[in-house]
Amino acid sequence: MSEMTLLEGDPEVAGLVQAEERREFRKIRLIASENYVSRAVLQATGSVFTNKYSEGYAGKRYYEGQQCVDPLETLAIERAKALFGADHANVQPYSGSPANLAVYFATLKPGDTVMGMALPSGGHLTHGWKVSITGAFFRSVQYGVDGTTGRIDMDAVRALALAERPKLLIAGATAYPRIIDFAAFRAIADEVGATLLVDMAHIAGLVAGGAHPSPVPHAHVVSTTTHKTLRGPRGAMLLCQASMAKDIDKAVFPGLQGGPHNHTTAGIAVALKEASTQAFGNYAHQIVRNARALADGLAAEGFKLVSGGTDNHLILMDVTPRGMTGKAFAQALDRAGLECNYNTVPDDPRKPFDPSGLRLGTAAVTSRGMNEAEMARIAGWFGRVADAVNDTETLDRISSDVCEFTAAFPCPGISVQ
Ligand code: DSN
Repeated sequence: MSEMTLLEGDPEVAGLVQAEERREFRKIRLIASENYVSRAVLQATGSVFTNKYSEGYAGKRYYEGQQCVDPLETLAIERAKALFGADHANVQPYSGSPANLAVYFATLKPGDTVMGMALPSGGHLTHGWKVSITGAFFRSVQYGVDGTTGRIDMDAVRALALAERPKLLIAGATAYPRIIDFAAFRAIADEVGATLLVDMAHIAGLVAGGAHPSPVPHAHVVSTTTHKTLRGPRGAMLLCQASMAKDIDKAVFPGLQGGPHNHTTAGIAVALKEASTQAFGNYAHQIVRNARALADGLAAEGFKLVSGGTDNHLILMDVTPRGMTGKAFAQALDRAGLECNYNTVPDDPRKPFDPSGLRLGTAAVTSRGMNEAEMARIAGWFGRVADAVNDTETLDRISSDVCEFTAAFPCPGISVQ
């Protein structure tokens, strides 16, 4: 069989890959769950490990030929345990939703009560939201945030937990800009006899880099994706206390999944090595400084920030006081070269597909070496776009400025200039 390059063999897909590289390079990427992985992570993820089946765990597989997969998975596990100080790690979950589902399978029976943060308040679908399997097959009760402060009210969480006695209590969020009190969640879990799951997907890189308190000492089990602030490939991990190790492993395989994606495991191993360096610690702290600088700049432009600011990588704002919806603003921003997602805000009267808010994050721009000065510039563009939401000429002019601006900031893993 002749060996063709991607460009020779499939120019259509090659063209789309190149176009995506150019797009990612030219835009200011502010989607809070996205990042740019290093060339080393890309190489590991695109490696021949994609060819190999390896159901089971190191030393106990159902296929032969594991001479390289076993040490690879063990390396990823040991790096995860060392980085986060966990007793046990499972690096096989395909992504965050299956990782969370594995915890349900390990700890609950269908119909048992689970308690997590409601999606419109900043939780995740798999934290028990009604359209998710986690809300349909389990009895789900949900907490939110205080409508005035935009923060989780731990007294309200405790009162709900005492009334509903969940078997699984979930802390963690996808759109919450403040530090979560993991110790208080654990105290509530202990009081009602629940297992505490912390989903740290959004903040994993900040935790790894020492820029955010760690949930690992408090939670019975921690789930995380590997591709957000942690800057690894699309994938996930579960970290847990020794007493849960067997149940968690059994729930992932054979409970929920078949063969692990070994090419992803390779990328995760590389990302975990990168995340253990001093440079990554500096990066994690800069993400937080950048988020604060961007939040300050946006507030100065007159935007209404949920909770008034941020402690992590993420900003949530209600844009309706500026006379537009989140969707209209996000679309105008995208045309102007600034990429973010529209999002519900707490107690949002609007529907999720056209909500009141925007969610922003600073992990990706920080990966490009942008600092506080650049955040001030970006906030200024938000102000200009808000004044020109329906003015395509102005949006296109801003897009040219953005393109010139981003050209000075190389993207990890991307060689387009
Ligand atoms: N979809 C992810 C996010 O954007 O936060 C959560 O899974």
